[in-house]
Amino acid sequence: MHHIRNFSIIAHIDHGKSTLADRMIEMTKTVEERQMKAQLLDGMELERERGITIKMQPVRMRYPLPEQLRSRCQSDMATFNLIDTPGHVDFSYEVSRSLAAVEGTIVLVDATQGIQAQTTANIYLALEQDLVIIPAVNKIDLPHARTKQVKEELSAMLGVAEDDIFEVSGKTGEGVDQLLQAVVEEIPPPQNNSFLEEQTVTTLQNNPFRALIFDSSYDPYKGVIAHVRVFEGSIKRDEDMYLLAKEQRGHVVEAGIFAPDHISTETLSAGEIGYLATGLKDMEQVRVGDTVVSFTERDQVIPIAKYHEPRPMVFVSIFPENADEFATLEDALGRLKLADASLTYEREAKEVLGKGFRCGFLGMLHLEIITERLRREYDLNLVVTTPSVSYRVETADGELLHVYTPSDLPDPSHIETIWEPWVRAEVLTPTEYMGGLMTILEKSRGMFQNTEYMNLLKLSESFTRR
Ligand SMILES: Nc1nc2c(ncn2[C@@H]2O[C@H](COP(=O)(O)OP(=O)(O)OP(=O)(O)O)[C@@H](O)[C@H]2O)c(=O)[nH]1
Ligand SMILES: [Mg+2]
Repeated sequence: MHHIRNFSIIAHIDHGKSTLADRMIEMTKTVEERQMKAQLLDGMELERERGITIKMQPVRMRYPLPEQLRSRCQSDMATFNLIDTPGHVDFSYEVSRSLAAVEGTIVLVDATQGIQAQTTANIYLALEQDLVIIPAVNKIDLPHARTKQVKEELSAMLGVAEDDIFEVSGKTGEGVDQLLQAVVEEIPPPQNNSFLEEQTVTTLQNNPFRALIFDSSYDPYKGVIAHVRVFEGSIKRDEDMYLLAKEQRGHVVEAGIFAPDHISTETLSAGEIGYLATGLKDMEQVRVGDTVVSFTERDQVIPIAKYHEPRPMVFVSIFPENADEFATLEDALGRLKLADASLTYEREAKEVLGKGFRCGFLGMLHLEIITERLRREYDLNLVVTTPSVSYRVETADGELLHVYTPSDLPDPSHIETIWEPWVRAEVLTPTEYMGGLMTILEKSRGMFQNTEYMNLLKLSESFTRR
């Protein structure tokens, strides 16, 4: 296990995560040269079309170690499990789930853009998980790169020396090898971060099997496929597994790793990231955040700490144009939800539009992507209502209702109290934008509370390098 490093790449949208992952995949010869293409890990049609990452994607790579790092890894090859993450705020739930499966992360900042909103937000997520952070400035090949300035900003924000910030180009490959060496040096080998006490590698491997489901997908033959990070023990193909939260028994139809395509292996062991085909057909039974254990050891193991449930922000109703397609729509939503736990839906019926679903999304891009996938991948013609937020109404006889459209509001004489959602927002901005920002906030009915000058070193107090 000393040779394994699990890490992710996090950044603001378009700062070059997937392109950097390409160079790493190339340098480690994970994928044959003729199969290589730009942003290889963005496999979904919509991801390729729009040039954005929507789903996190793990990939295992084998890296030949330079002489000086071999004793540290007790091997001449390192095994990397890299998770590429999306940068758009609507998909930040993907980022937080990926971070629970790794020990460290590379924070990438575009040298022409500098620190942006999701740079800061994602750094906070990584700090919450107590991960080792390796900062790097990307796109240094561009003529208008402000590499030095961006390094200064990052150094002030993280409280690290400028010399400890890497300079890379995901396009030309410059600096990527040094970054991979830093991953080996600075990110610890797999640990059991759900236990406080230090555990040795041997106890981790000999303990009962325990793995966290951080994502899932579906295969018509192998059933629901759980993407897992194994924290302790090991599991073999054909063993019986057990899902602790759902109290569900399953069978390991196949175990394997991401290369980035699924490659079957006999076992999955402590420290590894891979997949388990469960043989279960019902998508509801395999939930992201659940703990997988071995069926025979199910009484000896406690669950791994769960994720926060994501809160939908935007609600719309979706109806099939053709009422016969209601069942297809229900099945399609179920399948999409399987790989995207942040999507919520419940049945609803409207006089004019018939039977459909009230769906909740994390934001407008999330809504757009899901409806587009329903249309393309399931060939559905849909009627989608205008997005709204939900109101809470307490009626005169004490009943609590969630109201999504004005037409569902009870008669005013029956309303005791009505609540609308409020957001407590903290906005980080350079001082020169303060004036304009205040005007926008006032226009959006914002109530100003206070201004704080960001103590840039505040973050660094909780930022420690291991
Ligand atoms: N010149 C230059 N362009 C780069 C570099 N890295 C990425 N790009 C370009 O920047 C754009 C965005 O790159 P991606 O790798 O898709 O960015 P990302 O961070 O994965 O984006 P999301 O996953 O959508 O958040 C693409 O057009 C890349 O070709 C670099 O080092 N130099
Ligand atoms: Mg990407």
